[in-house]
Amino acid sequence: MVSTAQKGSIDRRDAAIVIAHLIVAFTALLIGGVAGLLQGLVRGGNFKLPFGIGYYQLLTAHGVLMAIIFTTYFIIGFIIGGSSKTMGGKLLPITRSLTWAGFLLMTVGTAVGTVLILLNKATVLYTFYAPMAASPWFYVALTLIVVGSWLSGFGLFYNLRYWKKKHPGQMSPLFTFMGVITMLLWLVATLGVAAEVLVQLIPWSFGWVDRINVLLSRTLFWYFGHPLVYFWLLPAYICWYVVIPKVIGGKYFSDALARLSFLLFLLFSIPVGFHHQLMEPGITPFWKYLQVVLTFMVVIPSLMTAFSMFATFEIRGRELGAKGLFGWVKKMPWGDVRFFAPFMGMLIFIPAGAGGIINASNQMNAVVHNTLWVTGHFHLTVASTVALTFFGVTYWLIPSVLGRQLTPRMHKLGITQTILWMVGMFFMSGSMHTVGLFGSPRRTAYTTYQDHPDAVLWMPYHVVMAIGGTILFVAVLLMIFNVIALLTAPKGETEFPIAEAIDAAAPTPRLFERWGVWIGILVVLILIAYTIPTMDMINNPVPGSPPIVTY
Ligand code: HAS
Repeated sequence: MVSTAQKGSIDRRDAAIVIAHLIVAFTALLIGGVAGLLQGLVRGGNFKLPFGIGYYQLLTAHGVLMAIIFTTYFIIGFIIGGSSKTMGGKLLPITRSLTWAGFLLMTVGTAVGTVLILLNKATVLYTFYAPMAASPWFYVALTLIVVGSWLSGFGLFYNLRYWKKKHPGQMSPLFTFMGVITMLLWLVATLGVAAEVLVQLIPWSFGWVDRINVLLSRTLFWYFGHPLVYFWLLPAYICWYVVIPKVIGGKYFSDALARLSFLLFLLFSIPVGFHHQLMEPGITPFWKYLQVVLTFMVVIPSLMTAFSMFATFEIRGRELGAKGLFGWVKKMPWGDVRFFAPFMGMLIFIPAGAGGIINASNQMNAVVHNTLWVTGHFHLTVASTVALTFFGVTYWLIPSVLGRQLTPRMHKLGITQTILWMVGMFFMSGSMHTVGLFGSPRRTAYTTYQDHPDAVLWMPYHVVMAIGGTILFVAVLLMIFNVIALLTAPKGETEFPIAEAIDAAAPTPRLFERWGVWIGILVVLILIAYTIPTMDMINNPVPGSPPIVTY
């Protein structure tokens, strides 16, 4: 069923939703990029911020705009676009209305939050740890963003339910299935941060209660904060599983494997937040140990994804005549930015994921926690693997839904942008990892600690970080230029690439769509991992802290 209101690859009204989300996402990328450049220069030394702007204010703007706003808007736009495409090219009116309502709420929240950060009333970094307190309206703004995103999720769930009724006995399209899992993961994860914000931060920052249980607030934050990273990663995996095989002219390796890996992410990415709190007192070692075990479980679906991608590349390579273990490499479409950018993301995820496994190991976490190593880790994961994949998607998504052409010039510009990003990130994240191992702390403005010999040795690495950050800023500018070029590209057609499973793949078990079963297991795992330690924090509370304004 293709709508008459269609100009591009999906209904015009769905296309409008996609484009609106992408425009906000890339605006956030630009402002966040400016903040990133300035803070990189500050840490490099010899650079003073103008107009009374504070380093931590910039750090907050950079973290919130890049990690929360750019990602969330992009993800919703991408999932809505792909779900529309794979469920017949047209979403239900109710889904559209819910998504627009969500967009509105999120955008009001984003605008209020950004203004408060720029006014220096919410300099609490993107993790907004208590007892650092922001203006209460900052927390209200965060609530609007979260509730807005839920509305889009509800719209998608409703649409899938409708599709299933109209297609009895059929498995849902893989893209939509994966999109639904991503939004479900987000919904369950954000319950933690919603509880933190509504029950703790808002009453405390408005002065309705005097003190906050800091340990509980951090625990609720990380209940959300770790699945947040998979909320970023899963849409990138959607591209790898569903889009990349089509772009290289092949099919994906196994529908069942792809769905199982997403189900495993749903189960294991939530009950693991303690691996961000391994160095914190107040949580007994047993519960940390249990959540570290579950953390290693959540590595498995990533390894399954790596296996599936290798299989897809190898099968396609052999079809094209490749020989040997890595013969497929020569057969890949290196001049196609839709492949090149996400593939670079995959390549980077090999060391990035290894870094994650190091972080999760208790003894090694003691070495790297709160150092620039961790900043290096998340610039390889979310700011490279995920961001490069999202950029790769942008090159076809915009022209495809708008009925425009992805021109050969755009491929070249996109490949140049990707290379710039890789080079900038090599210097920036590489020096962050190295100097982090020497002990240089994260979340800290420029200081030599009164010329302490250790700190003086860190400085050359900070200069390299600043150089890398500057190259990355040029790459951000080029990306913004590319987005504008895509929005105004010549009229025509661009494929919305959705692959099929290899014919010989085994059938997918029906159990994979028994949502009640999976949500049930998820709830049990969360209860096992969190009930006793959380009850302990509530029943034996620490004295608590009044709000502290450090800026
Ligand atoms: Fe992490 C901290 C552990 C993955 C993001 N992480 C962070 C923070 C962020 C973040 C933002 O256990 C900082 C939060 C803050 O502000 O404090 N992380 C892990 C583990 C994984 C992991 C075990 N992280 C991610 C992803 C992120 C992300 C993904 C964003 C998208 N992380 C931690 C821990 C901390 C942490 C601790 C706390 C540190 C501390 O002390 O503060 C795993 O999920 C990683 C598994 C991944 C793999 C890689 C598989 C490789 C693939 C590529 C295949 C390549 C192909 C191409 C096919 C095992 C799938 C091949 C081609 C050829 C030619 C070869």
